[in-house]
Amino acid sequence: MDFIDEVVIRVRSGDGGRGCVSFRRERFRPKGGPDGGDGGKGGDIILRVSPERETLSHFGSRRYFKAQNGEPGRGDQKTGKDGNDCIIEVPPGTKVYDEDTGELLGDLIHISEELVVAKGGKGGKGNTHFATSTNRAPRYAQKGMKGEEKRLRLSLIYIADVGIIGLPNVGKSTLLSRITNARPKIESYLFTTIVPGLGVLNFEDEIRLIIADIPGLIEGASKGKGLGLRFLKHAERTKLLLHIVDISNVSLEDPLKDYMTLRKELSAYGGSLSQKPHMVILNKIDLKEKEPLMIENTISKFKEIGVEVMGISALKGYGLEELKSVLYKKLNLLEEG
Ligand SMILES: Nc1nc2c(ncn2[C@@H]2O[C@H](COP(=O)(O)OP(=O)(O)O)[C@@H](O)[C@H]2O)c(=O)[nH]1
Ligand SMILES: [Mg+2]
Repeated sequence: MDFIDEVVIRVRSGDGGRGCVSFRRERFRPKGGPDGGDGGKGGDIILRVSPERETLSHFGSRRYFKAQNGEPGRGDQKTGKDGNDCIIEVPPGTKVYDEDTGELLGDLIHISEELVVAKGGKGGKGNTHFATSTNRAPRYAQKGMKGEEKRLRLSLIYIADVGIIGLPNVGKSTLLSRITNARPKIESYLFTTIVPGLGVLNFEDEIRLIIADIPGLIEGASKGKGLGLRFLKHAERTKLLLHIVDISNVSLEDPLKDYMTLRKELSAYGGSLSQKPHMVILNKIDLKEKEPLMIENTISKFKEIGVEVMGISALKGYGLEELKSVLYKKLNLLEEG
């Protein structure tokens, strides 16, 4: 199934049922007083956060949702049945916008949280309500109120503590698979990861970190080139970014090149991304085992510009325990603010 994290749907809440014009039938009196009941309320359109959903892919080709109309009132003061609500499941982290006005209607985070996005129309009042001293037999009842129709943009933004970013093929997915329960696709050609992935890193004391693998940023991503821009939004909620740099791509002349490319993309993307706390992870140090000085040199270059840095090999497992404890400490500190 395609990975979908952005979708526009059309919703329509139910119309209110019409009020009823009716008169009591009594023996010896052809027309008793008015007894037309009210119409039922139209159903609401409700978005609800479901733990079963991780993406918006379940929308498939279904883009229109309609709640049930209220039933008309009936004689004998019987109120019409309310229309059923239409409940639409979304994953945690779904932002809801009115597509026509651009207004943010809600940000749905917690399991079972609900947002009424279109209210059902009120039922019309039956003629019972309209009897007066001068008109004891009103032939008038209200129509029900119409439901609302809206176009909604649902935009999923992962809820994650840590975002892993970097150029394609630097080992982001490998790292995610090594430190979390996630099992992403790993292959050695560019752009194998075309969907962002989420994994959970558990610590002994039951504190857990959610880590997001954000697919390959390439130069120009923020201008819509490649895949990066589309997925950068998944870094928005994270508290810490790990910039992965492939040490086997680092040149002696310009060791900061890949890092700078990435920083530029983040700034161009805008928002708060470039201000987020971050650290650089030099990956694939196993490929430079024979050149420890090269690794040392690269590390000091980052330190010179004030960037926190560490070397790992996601593949061989070097430095991963240390990385985990750094993450643990950093996020505790960030949380304490
Ligand atoms: N030698 C070495 N190869 C690695 C390391 N980490 C990842 N790779 C390889 O690099 C390639 C790309 O890895 P992947 O995790 O898919 O990169 P992504 O595009 O950043 O997600 C794969 O062939 C991995 O096996 C590492 O620490 N050392
Ligand atoms: Mg990947």
